[in-house]
Amino acid sequence: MGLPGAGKTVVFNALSLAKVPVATYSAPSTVPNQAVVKVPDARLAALAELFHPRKVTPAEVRYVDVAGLTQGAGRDGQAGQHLAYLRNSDALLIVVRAFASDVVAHPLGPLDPQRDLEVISTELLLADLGVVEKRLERLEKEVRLRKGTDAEQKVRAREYALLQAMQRALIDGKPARSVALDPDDETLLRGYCLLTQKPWLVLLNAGDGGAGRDLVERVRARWEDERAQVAAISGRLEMELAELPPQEADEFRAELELTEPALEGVIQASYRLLDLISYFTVGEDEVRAWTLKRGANAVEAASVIHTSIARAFIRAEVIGHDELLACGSLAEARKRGLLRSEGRNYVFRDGDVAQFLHNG
Ligand SMILES: Nc1nc2c(ncn2[C@@H]2O[C@H](COP(=O)(O)OP(=O)(O)O)[C@@H](O)[C@H]2O)c(=O)[nH]1
Ligand SMILES: [Mg+2]
Repeated sequence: MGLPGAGKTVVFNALSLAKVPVATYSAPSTVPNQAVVKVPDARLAALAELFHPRKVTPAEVRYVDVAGLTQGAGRDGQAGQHLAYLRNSDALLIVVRAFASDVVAHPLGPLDPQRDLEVISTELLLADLGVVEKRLERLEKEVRLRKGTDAEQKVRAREYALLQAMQRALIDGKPARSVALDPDDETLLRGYCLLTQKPWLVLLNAGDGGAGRDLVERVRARWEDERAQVAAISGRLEMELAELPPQEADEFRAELELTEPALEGVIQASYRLLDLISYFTVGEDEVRAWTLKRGANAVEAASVIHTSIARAFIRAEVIGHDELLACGSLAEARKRGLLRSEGRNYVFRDGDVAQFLHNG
C-alpha cells in the first residue's frame, strides 16, 4: 500500500516478477494484483544439498498490490473496499516514494518521505479510530442494558476497557499495536482487523542510486518499533533486474556494485514480520519449509501438513537444522542421539527439522 505514484506496482513487480503493467492500475474499485512469492531461505538450500531431493519447496508469502491511498480515506469511508483489502492482510508493506522525478507527479507536491508517512499513518489511525469508536458506542449500550449472562458481561467489560485503551492510543497518534495485549485480549480484538495493529514494513522506494543513509536513519528513528521495520529498495532497478535471466542480473549487480540482494531482504523481512517460523521436512522426495505461527506445538505443526497427521499424532522426531547439517545425515544424527523424540506439547523452534510418527 501507499500513496499513488509511490512505486507500489513497480515494487510488487520486482517482488513477484509478475510483470503487471505499471501505472495502469489506479481505480480503487479494481481488483488488486496478487502474487505468491517463494521465501529465499539459506537453511532450506543447505538441507537440499544434503538430501538431493526431487523437489524443494520453500515457504511462501502472498503480496497484494492495492490501489493508492488518498488523503482523507480514513475519514470519509469512501475507500471502504480499499481498506477492506488492507484489513484482510496479515501485515502492511507501505511503499513510500523516495525517488525524484520530473515525469511522475507526486500527489502531495515536493518529495518528502517523512510527510508521506505522516499522511499515511494519520489515515490508518483515523480509519482504526472509526472502527473502535463505533464498537464502543454499541458496547456502551449493551453494558447499560446488562445484556447476557454474567460471563458474557465480564467479557464485554474487558473488551470495553481494551477498546478504550486503543482509543486513547489512537487519539495520541500511536498505533493500536502500542497497546500491550495478552493472547486472550488478542483473540478478543482480532475480528476488528485494526490496520495499526498489524506489523508494518516501510519500504523507501529510492531511485537507481539508492536512498541516502541519512534518510533511512531519520525514517527509522521516527517509525521503527518492535513490529514496524524500515528498509530501502531501488524499486525500478530491482524490477528491471528481476526481469533479466538470473545470470545476467548477477552480472549487472556486480557491475553496479549492488552487494545486497535487496529483494530477498524485503521478502525475508516481510516473512519475519508476520511472526512466523519455518520448520522443515526432509527426504529424498522432498525437502520442504512449512510455515507456523510462533509458539505452535507439535500437533499444530503436524496439522500444517495434514489434519489427519495431527489427529493420529503419536510423536515427532525433531532436530535443529544446524545439528542435522553438522551430522551430515539423519542416520548419523540418530547414532549421536541428537534426534529428539517430542510429544504433543513440544513448542516448535524456528529451523527445526521434523518427522511425524502417526497411526493413520
Ligand atoms: N525515476 C523513477 N521512476 C520510478 C521509480 N520507481 C517507480 N517509478 C515510476 O513511477 C511511476 C509510478 O509507479 P507505480 O509503480 O505505477 O506507482 P503506484 O501508483 O504506487 O503503483 C511509474 O511511471 C514508474 O515508472 C524510480 O525508482 N525512479
Ligand atoms: Mg499501482
